[in-house]
Formats: sequence, structure tokens, C-alpha cells
Amino acid sequence: MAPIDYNKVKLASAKHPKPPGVKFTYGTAGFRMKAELLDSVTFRVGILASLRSKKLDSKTIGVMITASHNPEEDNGVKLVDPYGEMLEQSWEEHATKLANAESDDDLVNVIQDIIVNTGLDGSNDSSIVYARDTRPSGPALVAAVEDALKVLGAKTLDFGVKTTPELHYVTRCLNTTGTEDAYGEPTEEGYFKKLGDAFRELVERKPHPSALTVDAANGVGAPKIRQLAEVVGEFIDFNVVNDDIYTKGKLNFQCGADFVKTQQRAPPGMNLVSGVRACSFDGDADRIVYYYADEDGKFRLLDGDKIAGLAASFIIDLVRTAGLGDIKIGVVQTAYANGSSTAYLTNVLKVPVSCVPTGVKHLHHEAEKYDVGVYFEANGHGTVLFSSHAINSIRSAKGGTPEQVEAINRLSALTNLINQTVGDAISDMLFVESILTNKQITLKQWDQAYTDLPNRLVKVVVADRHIFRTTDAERKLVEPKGLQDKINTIVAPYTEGRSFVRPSGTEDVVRVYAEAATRQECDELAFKIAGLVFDEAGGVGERPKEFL
Ligand code: NG1
Ligand code: ZN
Repeated sequence: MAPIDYNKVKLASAKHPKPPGVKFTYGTAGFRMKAELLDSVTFRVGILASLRSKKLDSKTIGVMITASHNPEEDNGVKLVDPYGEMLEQSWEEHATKLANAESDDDLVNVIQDIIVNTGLDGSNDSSIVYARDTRPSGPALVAAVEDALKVLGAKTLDFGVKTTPELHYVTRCLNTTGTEDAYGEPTEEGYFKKLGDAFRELVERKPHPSALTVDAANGVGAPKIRQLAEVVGEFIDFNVVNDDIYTKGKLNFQCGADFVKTQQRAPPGMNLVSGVRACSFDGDADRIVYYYADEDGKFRLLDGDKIAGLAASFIIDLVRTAGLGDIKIGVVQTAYANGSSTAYLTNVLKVPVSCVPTGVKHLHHEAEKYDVGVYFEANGHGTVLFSSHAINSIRSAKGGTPEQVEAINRLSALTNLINQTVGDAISDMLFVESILTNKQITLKQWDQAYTDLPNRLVKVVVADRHIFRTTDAERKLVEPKGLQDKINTIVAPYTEGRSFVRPSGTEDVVRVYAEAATRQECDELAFKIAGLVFDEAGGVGERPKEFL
């Protein structure tokens, strides 16, 4: 216990000056931008982490340095709350204010304001765990965080180069060890052991699938899959590609989940012939998409929506077989979910579906409303949350028949296999593999649950994306006034047509999404809406082109 020494804070801050004129915003994924602009921001996020820990009775707060699927020259930093969730929303504003304090004196004023506003005790102890992905800019940014933590006397744990979900996992473990909510060993070995044991339980008596090609986006997932293979290698063979984490410029370049999802094709160089099973991680391994080539060699994507459908149908069957009918299952999606997936969940699985605004925190919170909440973004970020009611029901269930006992054991293993803190490519991959193994189905059979509507995502650069305001889980524009009516008029004649426009939370662009019954209609619709936005809302540069 020691009060904050503001003189020391100022001296340390002077070594991490804010670039003048830059405005920082703590967005859906923390601060994210060109790495060269982030030194002052990461220093100040170190301060924020310590304050957050002081506020929460010295619980451990996580700091992750990553820019996920974004280009290698970008980086970012975000905080993880004690149970592995994203930083509580009300603190995002404190983060933004800290990052934008123009001088060292202003910074001290903002710290003092936060202390007063949140009623925290500045002399409390604080505890922080931090990690980074493989970006070359990572070590210097970690050093900036460390400078802040040192000046505030925080207890620190350097977790090293890790996936984002590993950092979420360890944060929750550190805060629950020795309690009835204990989540696992707070180490990387503990993480792999937890996943490995659960996976073994789910698949050991079943015939193994063929090898899985994993595109690691030339990121942190590559070394981690190799570590995973040490614990699950007897059940599954991984063929890791795009695993070069040392050559500059390769991270996320023409590979990874975001490339595959947005380009709707395999990474160049991957030999995706019929019969190959493949998946892609993103740069910090919290997203995953699957794909294969059909008999004609045509690329087929199994995105986050398909994973949600597979997961929900498997869990629904297990819960039913186990006789645990009081466990209520729901699925959470965003407006980017393919219309066919929503129809499948609603009409075939007959499971409640909620639609929330983009951003993991929105999905996560909505999923917490169910006993078992499955949430996935179409881009492949997602997980399954089990409420304490669900976990207690599963753990205390005895089962009267061998089928019931088996279903209960599988559900119990799933609660350990699935990373319930955040979307996790490694955990989600094992989850998908265990379902496919249990059902003994191929990627093609999984794909047959429903057929995606052709869809298109377009970026439009405008002078000021902040003039766009949305409602109805971002499916409608409120501002600029009148624009939504024009969108409706354009969409109306298209069979199964749907389109919406929203400002990105992570890039300086407006996103236009369109889907329709045929590829031609979809592309035409996307082109028309993107052009409308460009013409009516301050488009900059080249007008969006037609898709040929
Ligand atoms: P923005 O830039 O707000 O669209 C993107 C993704 C989100 C989420 C965040 C955080 C799409 C369309 N948007 O957000 O789903 O993953 O990045 O990384 O995929
Ligand atoms: Zn990511």
C-alpha cells in the first residue's frame, strides 16, 4: 500500500510523450493504429490497468498488446477484466481521456479525476498480467507498459508472447485460483492441459479424422499449435502452414482468417484440393474459419455462422439426450450473420436468436442471458458461455441410462474445452474437431446444414464516418437523415435482399454489407448502396467500383 507519487508519474510520462494533434479512441478492440503512434498510449494503458486493479480490490487485470488481423505495421492495446471479459464499458471513457491528455500535467489531472469519479483508493495495491503477439513493435510497447507499472508499484507478471485468448484465460485463472470458480492453472501448460484433457475425453474412443491444415496467419498461432500438438497429437494431425513469424511483413499478409473470409478464397500457396480439410486463424488466434474444396475444386467457406450452427445443434442434442431440458440455449449474432444462418437457427434448430451490435463485448453480454449462450461473429470470433446454473446442472446430473451418462460427460468435457472468456481459435478448433469426430461427418456434410446467401462487404472512405448513427443492432441508419429511406428503396426489389451501413469501430471507413439470392444481385446491390453512401455522405477518393 503506497500513495501514487505524481512527480514520478510525470517524470516517467515525459519519456513517453503524446504525439501532438493525434486523437485516440478506445474502440471495440481497445486502441489500435500504426504502432509508431502507440508508445504514449501503451504507457497510459499501463496506468489505467493499475487504476482498474486498485478499483477492483487489487484483482489482476490483463493487458494485451496486439492488432489482431490488422497489418503488421499496426499494433494495439486493450485491457482484460478479472474474469477474462473485455474492459467494462464505463472505463473506456477513462481510457480515452488518459490517452488524449496533451501534457504530463494534464495526465496527472486525468488520473486524479478518474480516482475521484470512480471512488477508488489510489494507495491500494495493483496486479497486472501482460502479453503480446509476434509483431516486431511488441517489445517496445511492452516496455512502455512496464514503465507505467513500475512507477505505480504494481505487481506484474510478464506472460510473454501469447495468443489473445491465452491472456484472457490466465487473467481469469489468476483471479479465481482457490475459489469455487477456479478456472484452471494460471500457466500456459495449464491452458494446454485443460484443453487437451477435455479433447481426449471427447474423442478418444472415436475414429480420428484426416489431418487438418492450419493457416496460422504467420502469427502467434503457429508456435502455439505446435505446443498443442504435443498434448493432442495422438488424436489429430496438424499440417501448419503460414507459420513464419520471423520474416518481416508476413503477418496476416495474404493469409489468415480475415483474408479468407473477406476474399472468399484460400490463402495463395495453399494446395486446397478436394478432400483437404483446412482452417485459418487470425494474427492473435482469437478467430477461426474452416474451408474445403468441393469435387469441382470450388472453394467453400465454413465461417463463424456455420460454426455457431454446428455448435448449437450439437449442444441441443446433448442437452436433450442428457435429460437436462431446463437448460435454455440461445444463439447471439450480429447483423453480419448470413440471413440463411439465422433462418436455419430459427426454423430448423428452433433456438432463440438475438442480434446485437458488432463487437465482442455486446455478443458476450447477450450470451450471458442464456444458460448456454452460443455467440459467433461471421468473421469467426466466438465461443459458448455456460451459466453457473448450467454448469451446476451438468455436474450434479447422474443420468439413468448409458446414453444419458455419456451425454452428461460430453457436456461436462465441453465446459472445459471451450474457452469461456473470449473467442479462441485453438479452443474453437478443438471444439469443431470434437463435434465432427463425434458425428463422424466431413466438412461437406457439416456445410449442408444450409446454403449461405451470396454476400459482399465493402469499405467506403468518407470525410467523417462519425456522422453515421445507427439503431436496431446497427441494421438501420438514423443519421445522415434520409439515407436509410433511400437504402430501403434500393433494396426492396431484390429477392432476399438485405443491406446495411455502419461506421467501423476499428478502421476509418464505413462498412456496407449486402446479401441477395444470387451472386449477381448481391454484387449489384452492394455496388448501388456503396455508391449511394459515397455520393450522399461525403465520399473521399475514388467512387466504389462495380464488381466484375
Ligand atoms: P469493425 O471495424 O467495427 O467493423 C471489426 C469486425 C468486428 C470485430 C472487430 C474487432 C467485421 C465486419 N467487423 O469491427 O466483427 O471483430 O473488428 O476486431 O468483421
Ligand atoms: Zn484477433
